[in-house]
Amino acid sequence: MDRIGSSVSKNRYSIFSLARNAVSYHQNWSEAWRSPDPAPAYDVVVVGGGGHGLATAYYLAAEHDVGRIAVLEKGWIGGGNTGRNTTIVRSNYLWDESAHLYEKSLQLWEGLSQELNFNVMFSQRGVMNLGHTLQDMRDIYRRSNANRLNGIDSEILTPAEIKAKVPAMNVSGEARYPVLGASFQPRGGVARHDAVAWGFARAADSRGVDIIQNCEVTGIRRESGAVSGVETTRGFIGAGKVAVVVAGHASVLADMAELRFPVESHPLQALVSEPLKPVLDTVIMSNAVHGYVSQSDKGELVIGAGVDAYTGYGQRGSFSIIEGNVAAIVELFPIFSRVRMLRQWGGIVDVCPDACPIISKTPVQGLYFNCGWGTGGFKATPGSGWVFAHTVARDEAHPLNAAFELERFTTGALIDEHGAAGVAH
Ligand code: FAD
Ligand code: PYC
Repeated sequence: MDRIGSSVSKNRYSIFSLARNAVSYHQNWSEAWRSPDPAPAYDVVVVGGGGHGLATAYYLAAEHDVGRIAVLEKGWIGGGNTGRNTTIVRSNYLWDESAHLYEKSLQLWEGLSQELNFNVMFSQRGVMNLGHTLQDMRDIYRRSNANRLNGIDSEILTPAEIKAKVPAMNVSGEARYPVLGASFQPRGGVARHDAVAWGFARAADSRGVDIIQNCEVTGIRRESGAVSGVETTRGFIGAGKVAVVVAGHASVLADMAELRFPVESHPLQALVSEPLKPVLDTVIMSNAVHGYVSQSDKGELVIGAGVDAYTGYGQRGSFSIIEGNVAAIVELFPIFSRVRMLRQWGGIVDVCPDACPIISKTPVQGLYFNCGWGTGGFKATPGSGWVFAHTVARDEAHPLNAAFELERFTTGALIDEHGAAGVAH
């Protein structure tokens, strides 16, 4: 059959299949991944079914020969920060170590829908970081130059160029914090967060990974200094290796193995507006006024700010942050002043002192941690999974994550990325 004929017949097939499943109330749709009972033991157990855990399992199965793999998730996959974030993807970090890691991730994003055969709706609409003071602009020039030296796309925009790209923004000198310029990464953008979890889950499942939801890890069993398995709400599961990727709960899991990590757990909130007609086709971030905003494909403004100052595990947050956040957004975009907000939520982010992640072996043999991504790990999802899979499979860091091991907190080789994090914490 020629290509046109074949696509017509495929469309006909999917229209019939849609109609058939609609009248059967979707009861006959095949599951995108299996829901097996846990086996008594696996070669590798990944704890945490967020994007990072699922990506780790996928790359372990796709690129390394490690035997049987399970992902254990205490709730539903993607129900943690993966499904709660504002989906901004970029690689414009200052220092070489982080720039290389996030750029690897961005390159994986660029082929991810094809790799997973699942549309993760990665949209390279560009990310703009605004400068409001002379010092902001000095920092922007420094970071942009560092990015270019690392082969990462970066442009500097004047207020007039910003206005041409984003007509709704107030760039007049009258604003309390006037916009003096911006850096712009054209290859940055947003992706559909749930689809990232689902795409990695389906692709990992098809390579034999057992994805087990509603299975909370409650203990890490060790024998003679090596990990031997995990206690869970569904019983003991033996494991040759345990890879922990639990975002805002890293200290809780570390405690189970009598380890202490230098992370603080803070709520981070986000909110969305009622849907609007298309008004913003790029991503805007401002450190100085503390707000970031993009427009989802459904038309909602997706908005966020810095972390709540207190530590805790309640996935909500305080009203004062939202109040300051929307004030900042209205200052930048006066036309949004009458837009109504629809929903607000929070996630828990684990923050390291240098605003960089930990991707590391631990003093317990066979136990690995990937955590501390703070406010900025969504953009790293594929790259994080890729390097962590390497670390777990080979029992050694990949060159891209060698600088992100636990030992940097004793050697003092911290990598300060607070400026590039773009979100106050
Ligand atoms: P998660 O998706 O949280 O996955 C961890 C999983 O571990 C959870 O599903 C959890 O249920 C599970 N778990 C925890 N304890 C256990 C246990 N004992 N047993 C079994 N399972 C367990 N980053 C960006 O790059 N761009 C952004 O725009 C951005 N915006 C953000 C906005 C908000 C409001 C928040 C909260 C975060 C934002 N982030 C952003 C950060 C980003 O969301 C996270 O860094 C990233 O999603 C972490 O992915 P993960 O897979 O490690 O975490
Ligand atoms: O890391 O780009 C980021 C980010 C934006 C909003 C929250 N984190």
